Amino acid sequence: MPTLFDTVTAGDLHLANRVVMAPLTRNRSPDAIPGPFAADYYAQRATAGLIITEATAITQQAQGYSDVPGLYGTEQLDAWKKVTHDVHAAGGKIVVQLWHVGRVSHTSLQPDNGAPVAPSAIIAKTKTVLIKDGKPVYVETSEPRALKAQELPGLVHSYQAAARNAVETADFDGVEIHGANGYLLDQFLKTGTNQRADDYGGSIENRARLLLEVTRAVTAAVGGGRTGIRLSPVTPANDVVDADPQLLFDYVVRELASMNLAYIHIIEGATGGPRELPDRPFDYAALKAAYREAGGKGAWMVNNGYDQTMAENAVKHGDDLVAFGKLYIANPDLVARMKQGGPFNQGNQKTWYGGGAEGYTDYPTLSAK
Ligand code: 8OZ
Repeated sequence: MPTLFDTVTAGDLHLANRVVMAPLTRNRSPDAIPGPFAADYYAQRATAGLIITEATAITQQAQGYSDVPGLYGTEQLDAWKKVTHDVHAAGGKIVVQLWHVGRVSHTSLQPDNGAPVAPSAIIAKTKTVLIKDGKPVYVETSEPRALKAQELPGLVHSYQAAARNAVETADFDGVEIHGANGYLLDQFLKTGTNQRADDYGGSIENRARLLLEVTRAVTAAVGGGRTGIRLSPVTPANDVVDADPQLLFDYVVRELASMNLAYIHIIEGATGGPRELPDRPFDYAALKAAYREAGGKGAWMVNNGYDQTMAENAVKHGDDLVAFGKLYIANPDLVARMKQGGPFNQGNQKTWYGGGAEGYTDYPTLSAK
């Protein structure tokens, strides 16, 4: 029976343990360039079996928040290269999360101050974060325009180009496609946000088409064994909802099964919130069984509100990896702390988004105490 601290293989990634640093947006990348403390921040956490970076925009159009990083410019890639170098020097593995926010954006962040793009022109009842004078300010998202069918091949290509740049130029060990949390690919998947009448809307097959095309294109560029994907079947994050998430996501993972991915990363319940939603029931064991029955061999990564005991149980019962978010913000040496059963630092929510080293690179390790 494996434990959290045993090695595991996820596609081409050979991981020292099953403790994963979840992707965490920190808004410390002015001009979309990873900031001066980013390399330190990630390298401090390199004893994780795998680090997944904060969500990283594949193009300027993909940006939805102030001071989040990108992967589409030379300076961005150079800054990421320093991050991957320092993580690798500290013995870690790191993949970058490929992000397009779709409608969760603001005109002030878009090319030529244009409308954000979405499957359909439906405004999100959600807020985005702009940084003013180093402090986060929450604003309504702007009304999106529906993407034209002719724009979709270019979009798929943007994901592919970002993946290639990530691995070939910035030396990431791989990429994670952000298919979760009400951003572009999730907007296409779900009935509440997708009212298209073309091949990318309507049936489950059509709504899943863009996500599957993106995943195929990314695996063609960097290999399935270096590609993971994050999904959130029932999260209400960013105002998404689907009429039949079980049918939808069972289909999606069955289609992903043949792509030889490194891992499937599932957010159980409401992102960063309750794991059970009375009005949105979901059978995660059935989802995993659908993937395995279709021949899926990728590692199964679970996330959302796990503490050490829950994580140990998950691994005991056959989940391969557990991703920790809030615990990783405050505990750079989370693996060492778990090995001895704690204690764990408490994080300061005021420094989650924006700012500098405070609440970012200044959490103490056990050995510093
Ligand atoms: C928190 C704040 C802004 C963005 C996600 C990328 O939920 C995010 C995000 C989280 O996936």
